[in-house]
Amino acid sequence: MATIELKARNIKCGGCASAIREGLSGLPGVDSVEVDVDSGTVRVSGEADPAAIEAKLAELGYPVAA
Ligand SMILES: [Cu+2]
Repeated sequence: MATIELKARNIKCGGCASAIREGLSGLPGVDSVEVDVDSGTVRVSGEADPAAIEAKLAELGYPVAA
């Protein structure tokens, strides 16, 4: 199983973390989602498409940091 780790902007609180977990969990191939609010890190386990994860994060208002 692969793990994708990304840094996203605008993650400020537990509510953001829940929204991200919920939003990404619905994507194909996503097994589990971890969000670290302090560092803005999103960790996705499974066989998901990284581009789909980035697109979903942007849609949710948490664009991936360049
Ligand atoms: Cu928040």
